[in-house]
Amino acid sequence: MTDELDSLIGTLETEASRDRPPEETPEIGIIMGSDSDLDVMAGSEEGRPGAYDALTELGFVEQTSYDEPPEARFTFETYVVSAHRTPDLLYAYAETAAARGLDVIIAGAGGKSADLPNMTASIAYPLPVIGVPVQEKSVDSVIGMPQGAPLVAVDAGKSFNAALSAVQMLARQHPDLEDRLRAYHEDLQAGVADVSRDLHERGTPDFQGRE
Ligand code: AIR
Repeated sequence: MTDELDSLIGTLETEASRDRPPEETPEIGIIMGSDSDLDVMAGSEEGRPGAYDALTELGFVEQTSYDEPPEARFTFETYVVSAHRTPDLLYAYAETAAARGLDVIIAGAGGKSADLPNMTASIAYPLPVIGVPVQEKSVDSVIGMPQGAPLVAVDAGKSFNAALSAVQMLARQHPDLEDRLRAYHEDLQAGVADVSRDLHERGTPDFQGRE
């Protein structure tokens, strides 16, 4: 094992042995098989929004230091964990997740061997894991779990929805998050109503910019 990998695993294991209060630990862990998955898993300015965008929209802050947590009550962390390139890291991440204070993991992987979500779900059990197939061809690999080994998953690329689902789970014990989810949904409805009225009143060619 390389020193870098050893050190990263050591950090996770040390955190697991600490007894930090929930206010100082991330509630949600986002992991992905490669940093090439980041545009799908986090979202990007050119492409679709992703899990990072959904969580920050709901007031979560990304935690980048265990010793200096953000002031925000609800936080998430982000790591690259490859099931096939770094199996020891996958095992350490999933095995320490609950002890490090995580309540739910969002795991995404691409390609046809997208095993990070399902292996994380098996090792971190009973912590819930939401799988994100990064590409269409990853869907079968992510969702194909045997009976007794559960994993919930979203459609290909829908990490934004995975984040909303994660917050829905947390909202059962945090009324503040339930309020934020309701407010988000109301904004969503208002947005559709605005577009609908605009399309109707301007007519299709004007709306589409054809004239
Ligand atoms: N991957 C990485 N380790 C194991 C798997 N299945 C996936 C990543 C990424 C794809 O392989 O999730 O979607 C290609 O990774 P890369 O690093 O070659 O771009």
